[in-house]
Amino acid sequence: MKPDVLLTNAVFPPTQARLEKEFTCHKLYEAADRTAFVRDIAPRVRAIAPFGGAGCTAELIAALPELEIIANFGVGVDAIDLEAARKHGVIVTNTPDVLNDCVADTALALTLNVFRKFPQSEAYLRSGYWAARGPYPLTAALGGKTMGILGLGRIGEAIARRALAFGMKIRYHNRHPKEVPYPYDPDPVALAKNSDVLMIATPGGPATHGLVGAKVLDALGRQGYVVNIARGSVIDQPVLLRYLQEGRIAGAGLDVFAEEPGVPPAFFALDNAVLLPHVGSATVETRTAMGNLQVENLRRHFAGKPVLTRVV
Ligand code: 8YV
Repeated sequence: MKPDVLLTNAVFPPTQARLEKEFTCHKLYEAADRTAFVRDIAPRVRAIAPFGGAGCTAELIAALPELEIIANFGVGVDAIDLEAARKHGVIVTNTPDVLNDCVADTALALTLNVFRKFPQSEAYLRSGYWAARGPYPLTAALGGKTMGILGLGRIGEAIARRALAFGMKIRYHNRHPKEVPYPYDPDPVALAKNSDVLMIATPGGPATHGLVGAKVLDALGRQGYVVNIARGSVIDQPVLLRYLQEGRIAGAGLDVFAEEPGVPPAFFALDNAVLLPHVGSATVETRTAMGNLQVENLRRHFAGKPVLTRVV
């Protein structure tokens, strides 16, 4: 008998095909009456395989008495109620490391784009302005500038290596200093004050909620940039929007937003922001590796072996 697995949302199609081959999958996102659907399958469901932690609330976890494991597709588990998982003895796994390079590539692309305004200058060419109005205005250079990494974890370290190759200097802030060759700042305000670009690479969740607000952006200043490849929740989004509109910081590169996929339309009008639709890990290679790790965690669990990447 194949174990019963609940899919709270659609995952990467090749991973979904593997899940459907190896497990009996129940698609919550296709159910007309979600409460009745959960009630019917509750006596059988032993796992949830969400994409980005979707739908893993305390209520759902409590409604599934046979639940043993939540195997997330994604490194971030901030959307999963971890307390509820702990309380019910449910294992939680994620997909770390396999996405570091692509997310770090995205971080550097956003950094380059906010300093050099390549998307804006490309739009200038496409609008026919080059010939009509002359050269695009000068922008800011990356080399010699300081990147302050807020959250120097595995992704942060991959970002630092790339930024060094661009001739940047690195500083960082974590809750505790690490054995790394980069200077440590004791808090986010000090880091922002010492940086030309603040790179947000922390986990999401309550511990980092609103960590970057007016004080940190004031410390970054009118010449400073902010790049966020972590979670929208880490920045106070209305404050960031206002600071960008008023030119109180130089610009922002954002791959993540507070209420995805919703982005306040006021962002679209900003010339000093580069906006991406949460594509940090979105390559075929990385999503394949993430899906393989998600499936492997489930396989190992149901084979009575330790899972590979346990969070709870
Ligand atoms: C995914 C991410 O796009 O891994 C994460 O935490 O934010 C991204 O890589 C998202 O989790 C969807 O699975």
